[in-house]
Formats: sequence, structure tokens, C-alpha cells
Amino acid sequence: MQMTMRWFGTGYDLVTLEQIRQIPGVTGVVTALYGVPVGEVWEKEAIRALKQQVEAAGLTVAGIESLGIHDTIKIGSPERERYIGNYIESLKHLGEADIHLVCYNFMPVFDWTRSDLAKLRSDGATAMSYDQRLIDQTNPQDLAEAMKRQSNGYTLAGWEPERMKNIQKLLETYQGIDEDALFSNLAYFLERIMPVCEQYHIKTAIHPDDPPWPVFNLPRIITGKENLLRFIKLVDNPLNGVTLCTGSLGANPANDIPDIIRALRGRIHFAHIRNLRHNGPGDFEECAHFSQDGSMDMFKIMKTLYTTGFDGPIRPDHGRAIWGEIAMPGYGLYDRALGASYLNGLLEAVEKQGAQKGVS
Ligand code: DNO
Repeated sequence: MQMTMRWFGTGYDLVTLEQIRQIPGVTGVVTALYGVPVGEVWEKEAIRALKQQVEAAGLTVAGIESLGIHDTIKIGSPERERYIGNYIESLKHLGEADIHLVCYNFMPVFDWTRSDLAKLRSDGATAMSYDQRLIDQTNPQDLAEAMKRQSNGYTLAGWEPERMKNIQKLLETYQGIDEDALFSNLAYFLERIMPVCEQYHIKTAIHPDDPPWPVFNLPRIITGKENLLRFIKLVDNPLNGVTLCTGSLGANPANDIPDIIRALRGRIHFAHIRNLRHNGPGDFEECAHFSQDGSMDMFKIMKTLYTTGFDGPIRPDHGRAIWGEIAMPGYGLYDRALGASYLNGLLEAVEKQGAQKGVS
């Protein structure tokens, strides 16, 4: 496994590559061209410059998070052809730059959703949280504005203001799109991109829906074991894989993460590892990565990833806001650096224990 951090790029991220380089064991970043609107082509030169910048800092580009999918592709409208063409072009440029992992999601309209980006914890830190009752009392427009207000001035990936301006129109275009339609539009897209992925050996890794249930009546399909298995069979090519995001899947306590890891053996191409605390049905809050701080057994998760042979990039995920740091919610340096060190510690224990037991 390669320990990485998500990095949003100069001008988009408070954290620098030089800081990331000093976190023990972190050797790469997952990054993106945040200035390019979703749906437009990522040009060769811009990809090369980004890669050179990362490498000059002594890190590697372990993958792309994310190459966003235009809403027309999710909806399956005729304009999708143009955007699928653009996607293929971007993949080709990434392949030519020797980048072989692309994370994306297929959530309608929004990416990850929270009801509060800065909930005060008893330790004095703040963390992101979700309470379905609060979401039910609001509407998409107000939520987008509330997220923006709490974003500390950063643009949140998947909540770009220019898309959110047209949110009402966007929501209308999804009318009539149910789970099956979304699955079939996803299959159509995957079939179209597989040839270029084959040509450049690019692994694609769909990110689970966060939270893994419908939000504002929009369907969500990457929600748990059964649907993940349906997903990998849509296009049964080893390059068509998954980002194992413990925080997204784990928001539903019925999702048994080690069991999901075993079921997806060989098809997990990227891992986001974080903990969270369940407060009740549809109600959870983020926490430190440490097992005892939340509801998940992080040792068991790391051990299962290891023993099932997962060998891709891994990263700590959202952190709490601690030590007075004011950053993009979830993406400050401090708590994610603690998370990376903790995950590395768990991994060392797993490896050494595994070696004693003769588990490969
Ligand atoms: C949230 C992230 C997501 C993820 C996308 C992948 O913090 O986990 O924004 O990057 O869903 O496309």
C-alpha cells in the first residue's frame, strides 16, 4: 500500500506539498486540476505541470481524485456524448502522463453531503456531521448556501458555486431517473471508457455515495455490498473498480466494512480510511481516525485490506479541525497527518503480526 494525502493544488489548498512530504511514510498525493470545470478536457500541458510540481517536491501522483462526471452522463441525455468524449480525452492525457488511477463518483447533483461542517465536539475540536432530521428540514438551495457559509472560503469539491447557482434546474433534469436508470447510465459510460482505460492501463475507482442513501429524493446507488457487487458486474473488467471509503459506507451501520473488503477482493483500487461515530439512525459525526474515538474497528479494517492483498494507494480522510487551524472543512493538515501516522502504525502492526503468523 502507498500512503498518500489528498492535495487540491496551489491556490486551492492551504496545505503545501512540502508539509505533506514531512508526514512520516507519506510518499504521494492524489490530486486534480481543480480549475477545470467538470466536463471539460484536462489538457496535457496542465497535467504535466501538475505532475512535475508534485515530483519536484519529492512525492508521486498516486492517482487522480477526482475526474468529475458531468451531470448529462448521469442523466443519460443526448449531450452526454460530448462529455463522454471529453472524459475519454482526459483519460488519454492522464495515461500519456503515466497516471494510472482515477477516482470519480456517480452521485446525482451533489457530492458528499453534511448538515454541519463544524460541529463542536467535547474535545474542543469541530468536525463534520450529518443528521437526516436536519436535512429533511432544509432544501437543496439552502443547504448549498449553508455549506458555502461554513466552507472557510474554500470551494468544496462537488459543490462548485457555478453548478449550485443552477441547482433548481439541475434537480429538475434528474426527474424520472431512478436507481435502475442511474445504473444503466453508469454502465453505458463505463463501457465507453473501458477501451481507453485498457490502452493506458488506467484503473477507475468509483467512490461510494456519501451518505449511502438517497438525499433529497435523488437516487443513490453505490451504497453497500449488494449494489457494489452489482456495480463491478456491470462491466466485469478488473480495471473497473472501487474506492473503498470507510467513512461513506460506514455511515450506514448495516455495512460491514471488512465483509465488503473481502467481497470486493481484487477490485478495490484506492482506499479512503476514516472513522466516524454513529449517534442514531441517519445521524453520525466525524471524529479522529483512532478506533476508540468512533464506531469502527480501524485495526480490523486495515488488517482485512492487507490480508486480502490490497496494494493500491490509501489515504487518511476527513479530519477534525484542531489546534486552531482554519482550513477547508475536513481537509486541514493536522488531523489528517495524525490520521496518516495512525494508519501507518496499524499497518506496521498488521504486517509484523502477519509475518509472525505467516499470513501473506
Ligand atoms: C469528500 C470526498 C469526495 C470524493 C469524491 C470522489 O471529501 O471523499 O469528495 O473525493 O466523491 O469523486
